[in-house]
Amino acid sequence: MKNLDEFKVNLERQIEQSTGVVIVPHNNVDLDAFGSAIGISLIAKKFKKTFYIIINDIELEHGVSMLYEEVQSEYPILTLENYKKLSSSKDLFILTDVNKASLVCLDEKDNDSQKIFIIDHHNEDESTFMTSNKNKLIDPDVSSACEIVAELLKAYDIDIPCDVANYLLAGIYLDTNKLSNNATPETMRVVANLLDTGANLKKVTDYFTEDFISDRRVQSLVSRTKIIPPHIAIAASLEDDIYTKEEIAKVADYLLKYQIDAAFAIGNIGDRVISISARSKEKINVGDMMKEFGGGGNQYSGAAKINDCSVAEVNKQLLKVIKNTIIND
Ligand SMILES: [Mn+2]
Repeated sequence: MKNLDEFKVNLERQIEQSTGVVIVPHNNVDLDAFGSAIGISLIAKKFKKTFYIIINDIELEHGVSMLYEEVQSEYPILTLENYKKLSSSKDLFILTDVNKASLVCLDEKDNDSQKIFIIDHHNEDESTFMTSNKNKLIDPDVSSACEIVAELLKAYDIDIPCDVANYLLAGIYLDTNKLSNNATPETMRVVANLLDTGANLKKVTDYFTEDFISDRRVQSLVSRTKIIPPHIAIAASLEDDIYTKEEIAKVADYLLKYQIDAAFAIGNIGDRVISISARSKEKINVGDMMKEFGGGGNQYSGAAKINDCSVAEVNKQLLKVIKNTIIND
């Protein structure tokens, strides 16, 4: 990461001038956002600052709720409302695993951009939270926010306790589909360091145990997959079936195990609300493709939510986007 040293020095200076450090993972928090948030809290601790992790979700998916149960007594995890009761005008905010204003519970207008820091591995675009470049540590070539945070902790010379090493490894596992996708030699070095520190792979894989009913649903959508030339898999659900966003993401993850370049899963997540998840092995930038649907992501992973639409309409639009992307290549 090119600007890690500069970011580190700037963050340190700003943390020292702040009252508290407020760590904000994205809405619908996942293991990468949550794990990296806990990792960042070690930086606040190093500088002896009060810190909070803001999680405002009503429902947590299986692995995230396991992690939540484990850490809630030890870490100050607050809803936005409860944080506001304790907030100070000199608080500093660190967004993690996210850079878009629409994907966090903070309001861009209410916040002084000087005090917003961003640690992320998704591409930036027009909707990226306003802040100066020196407050950003964003690298779409890194596997996960947890990998970035592990590097940052190393740069600060902070010892990572075993439990936090597990949380960071869980985030890397999630975003690399258990190290099978988008893991670079650097990712593997970070993984090796976390294992050296005491991370336990058995413990980490426990966060990924499947719920039987949900897994059957995922597999039923997988079985609807069509492979189209050159090497693209598309799983589109029946119009009447309702899935969760996480299930749709799992379908796209799952399809990458076949000999394909990219995978897309499309399904209803509500009344005429469609979720699309995209994954790529390398050649096709699916994050850019998801922009066409009002979403985003990076080279390897992207998603979008489309309101007032049917599965068939999104599927048709997707075929057009695929055609244009491949012709332009
Ligand atoms: Mn992530």
